[in-house]
Amino acid sequence: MKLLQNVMKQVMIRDPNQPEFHQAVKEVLESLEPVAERNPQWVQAGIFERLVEPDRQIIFSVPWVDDNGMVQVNRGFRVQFNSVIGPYKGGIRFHPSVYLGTIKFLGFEQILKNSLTGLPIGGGKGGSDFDPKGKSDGEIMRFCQNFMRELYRHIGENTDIPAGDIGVGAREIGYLYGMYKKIKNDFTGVLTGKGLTWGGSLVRNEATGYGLCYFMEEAMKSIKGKSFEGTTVVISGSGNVATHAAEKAQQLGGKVVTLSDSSGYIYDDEGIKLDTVKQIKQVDRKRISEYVKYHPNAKYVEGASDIWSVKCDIALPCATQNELDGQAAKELIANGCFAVGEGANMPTTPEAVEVFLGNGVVLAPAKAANAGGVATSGLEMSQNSMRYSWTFEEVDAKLKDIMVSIYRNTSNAAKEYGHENNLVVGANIAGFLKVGNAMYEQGV
Ligand code: NDP
Ligand code: 2IT
Repeated sequence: MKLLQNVMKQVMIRDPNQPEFHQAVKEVLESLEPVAERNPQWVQAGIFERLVEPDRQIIFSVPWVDDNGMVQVNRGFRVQFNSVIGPYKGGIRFHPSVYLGTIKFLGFEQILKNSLTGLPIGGGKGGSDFDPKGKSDGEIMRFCQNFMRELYRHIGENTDIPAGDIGVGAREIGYLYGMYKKIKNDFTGVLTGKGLTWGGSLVRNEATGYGLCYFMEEAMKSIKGKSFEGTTVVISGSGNVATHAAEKAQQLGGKVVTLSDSSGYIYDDEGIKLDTVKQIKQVDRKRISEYVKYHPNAKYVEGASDIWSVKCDIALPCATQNELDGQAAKELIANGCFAVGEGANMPTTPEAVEVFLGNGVVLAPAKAANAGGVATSGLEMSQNSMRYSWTFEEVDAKLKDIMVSIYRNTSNAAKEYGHENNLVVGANIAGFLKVGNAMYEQGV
């Protein structure tokens, strides 16, 4: 790094204790070095310094009453990162590991991801260190209501539109939306991922996983002349993204042999039965280990990280950040894996990225490959504005078009900057160009 190395230094001095944020920024700045060289006016205008500093970081207290009548206090976050191409947009994560650095890394990635969708949406992210695991519906509802009791003053359909992420699905969006509406007396599309009877879009639930597979299908066809048909697929996670990635991979002719949670993974040589998974995870809200009770021929392996030792052609990490490291990458390659699609945000460590790229593996980075979720959120916002709903087929076709066009823009940017088939560099550059230009045109 030359032109941008001081930008990185400043980030590390300002917030030394946010390693995930450093990781996300470093990768992007390294990719953008040639863009800075070609655009000295952007360097002069401080575009890169401004890109890495959120517009606004809101931290708030969320007191709530548990089922024993005890008051618990969690911490809530909303980072409004960049709104040059549209209102802040991005999910909310509830997980005990959440701190400001998590939300900043996710919000930063979201700027470029949302730009890649081609839709007018800026970047933001929110969350809390609240742990939804083991909580009753009543506790979840009271937590969501109290979270919204503060968040409502910072969001709006033209200002900032949150959605789900880890630990925030349809149930939580319902409670959050209900509270927003009570406070504001305003029925607007202020959240996405809403229920289908109250403003939600068809396909939003499936969109991230489906979009990931549409992207992979295009990337594998263009780079390797291959597809899902006849392949063995390893998928981590068993939440929204993993389940729908598995569903689409199966529809496209792949055999999905694993799913996981943070405790361990299941392996089913005959192919994972998704009806069982949906019953366990979505209806019963239990652990993935339950699967072997229904299918005794499958096996459960304790420990989530060993999943990458399972032989496969295609790997789709769909759980969480840094879940796939350099050693796992080497194991995957040794077992014949030729394509990796990031369903989760930043699931691959920098070492693993290097291993994949150095060995000619098709590596589809999260900000391009998992953009189908937020893209369909954008389509939900359009439908809310129009007071109209498209059919499943209409939204699905738009999602597919968007994913193919993200692949083309990413691939073209990589080629134009001398990194053919490096989709990591391509996504960073293609996502940034529109944002950088808008920042420049709008002034300081
Ligand atoms: P869910 O809450 O539905 O599922 C999360 C899954 O990941 C669970 O199986 C969970 O297991 C596992 N997981 C979570 N944290 C960890 C951890 N620290 N170690 C191992 N496993 C873990 O979330 P989503 O499916 O929505 O999100 C998964 C990933 O996809 C995240 O990175 C998210 O940011 C990203 N994403 C989500 C989008 C969406 O539309 N929902 C859009 C784009 C990206 P356990 O139950 O044991 O915690
Ligand atoms: O990481 C992501 O892109 C999401 N969690 C979805 C965000 C959204 O606003 O739909």
